[in-house]
Amino acid sequence: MSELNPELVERTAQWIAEAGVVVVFTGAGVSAESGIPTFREARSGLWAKYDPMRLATVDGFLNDPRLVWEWYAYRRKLVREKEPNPGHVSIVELEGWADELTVITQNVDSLHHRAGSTNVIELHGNITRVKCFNGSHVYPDWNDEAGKDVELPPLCEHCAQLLRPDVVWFGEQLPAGALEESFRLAESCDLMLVVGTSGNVQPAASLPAVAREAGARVIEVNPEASEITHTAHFMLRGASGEVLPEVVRELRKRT
Ligand code: BV8
Repeated sequence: MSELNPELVERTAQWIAEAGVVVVFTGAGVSAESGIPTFREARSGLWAKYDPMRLATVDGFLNDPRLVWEWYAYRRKLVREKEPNPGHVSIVELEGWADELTVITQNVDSLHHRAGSTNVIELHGNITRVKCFNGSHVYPDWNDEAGKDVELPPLCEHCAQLLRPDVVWFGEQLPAGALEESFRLAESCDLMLVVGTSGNVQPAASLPAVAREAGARVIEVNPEASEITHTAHFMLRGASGEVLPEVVRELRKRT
């Protein structure tokens, strides 16, 4: 926290107070303090020898459906054991200062919903939801304990296809509606807070540049520089679970 510039915290509060439409664009970093490894760090422990970039693909699944299913079942269990952190909660509190605030998240962990955010767009799906391989049947809130003794991955009870996580894998299109709405918001918002993303994954990572080019103010929250840093007006350098509560405290002082 020592390196957080108080003038930039004040300016962030000022820009939020002045903004009508605010977008908070988040990546894995906003969940780091909840104990969920960022995507790049997802190679911890048991999964250290596997590359998430290879597991999070259709080919990876077809090559070893059981392995990929078990990787997601492990992450589902992890996500359900963790709680939203002060960064998620502060984003909910920011809703009180903006006319309209939407969270656009790359994360699949449901933590923004569980923190209480009212408008959340999930660009990459949700790990707690599964669907049959061709996507025609969806099972929200999948319970891995229920199907303990069945062959993995389980089969769809409607069409007998393999079940798979309802997330967007590399090489797959993002949900059309979610992507269009996200670009519309990026083009029309007054302020975009970019929280906890390395900015490596397209097309999501292009949203901050779309916002900046459309005239929005862009602020990044990240303990280190990213692919987004050059697009932002400035960076609040620090962990979102520490930085965002500071911004909320500053806003409270002003009311
Ligand atoms: C598409 C769900 C096209 C799954 C995810 C070559 C071959 C194939 C594809 C491509 C290619 N080149 C480019 C592409 C496109 C590809 C892509 O972008 N690849 C990159 C990696 C080169 N994109 C796609 O494939 C997308 N689809 O393009 O389709 C198409 C078009 C027409 C028809 C068919 C297809 C789909 C991309 C979605 C992939 N799915 N997730 C799962 O989770 O298992 S993406 C996955 O990785 C995450 O969801 C997340 O979005 C992403 C990681 O990004 P971050 O969230 O930024 O996380 P990261 O770990 O990188 O960074 C964490 C940051 O947090 C860091 O900056 C760190 O400093 C910071 N941090 C740490 N602690 C904190 C913190 N910040 C704040 N506070 C803290 N405490």
